[in-house]
Amino acid sequence: MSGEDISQKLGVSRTAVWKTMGQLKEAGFEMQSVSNKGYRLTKLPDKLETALLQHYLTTENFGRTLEIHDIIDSTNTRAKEMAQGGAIHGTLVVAEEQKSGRGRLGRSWESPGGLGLWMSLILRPSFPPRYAPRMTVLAGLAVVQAISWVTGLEASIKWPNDIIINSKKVCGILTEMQADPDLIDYVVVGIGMNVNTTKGGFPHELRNSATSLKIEKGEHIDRCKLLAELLSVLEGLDNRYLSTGDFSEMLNVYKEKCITLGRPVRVTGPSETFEGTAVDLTDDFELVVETKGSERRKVFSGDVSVRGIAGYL
Ligand code: BTX
Repeated sequence: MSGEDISQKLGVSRTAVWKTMGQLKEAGFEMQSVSNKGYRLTKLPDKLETALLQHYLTTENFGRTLEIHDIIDSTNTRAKEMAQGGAIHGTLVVAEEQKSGRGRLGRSWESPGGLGLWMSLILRPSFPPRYAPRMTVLAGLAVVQAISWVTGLEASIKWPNDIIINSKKVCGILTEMQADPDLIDYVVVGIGMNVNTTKGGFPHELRNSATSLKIEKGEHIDRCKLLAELLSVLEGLDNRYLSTGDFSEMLNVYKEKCITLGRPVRVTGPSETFEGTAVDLTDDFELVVETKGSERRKVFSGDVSVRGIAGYL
């Protein structure tokens, strides 16, 4: 497009167009400019850019209020601060890199710069705190669906919060909440997805248990597009299930995607560890484990290792 056309369309001067093109080039947009012809965009930057994200975003609320950080300790920590300061339902915090990304139970989450989606979404659902684990369920389903739509890869969910491709962990979810006994103030859903990490990019101890979309698909994935798709699926599921309070259909879909069911598991709780086979999920999304003595035990939270998955032999 010629500089003249751009300046007319946007109602700005030719100098303003020229200056903006310079700024875009600095921000990583690759542009060809040919005198008397104009500009041609040849490559988008591999960066989480507000303008790019807005270009792809189709949501009404999710991600419309957002903070993008180059580097941050943890997007979940920042999102909790923002929620305490009154941030609205659907506010998003995303970072290129996390210095102290957090997993569950005090574990850490590897979040190298420019290679993943490290993001936290603030939600203010109007249901009781005992339903909060359903946010993790919802986020897991959304991640599986967004991965499928953007890459065609089929992912599964390892109950309750890991997303698995080819038996390896591609994504983890950390849900944190602030609530009174009967009312949720806010929920922060933290999602960490390995997008363009290469095999050698993982620390040694994770090489057998972790994977990325790029490793599985064999090609570079556009993170802005993936993020926009994920937000759109999340908003759709939020409207469909959370707002209506009807989770029965969600439970059935979750069961289909849950790789834990039917497999030998080891459950590590705060006071004991036991083994058995995961046989079902209750209406409250608790895992039902049948022990060797044929006792059926419900697991509400805790750490569940699944044989053959994410490095557990
Ligand atoms: P988790 O406790 O289930 O998993 C943490 C474990 O996963 C670690 O102990 C390690 O073995 C392994 N691990 C660490 N980093 C990676 C990685 N990049 N890929 C695969 N495996 C890994 C899962 O906790 C929840 C993680 C949520 C991360 C998001 S990122 C955005 C948000 N901010 C934040 O601080 N946490 C969340």
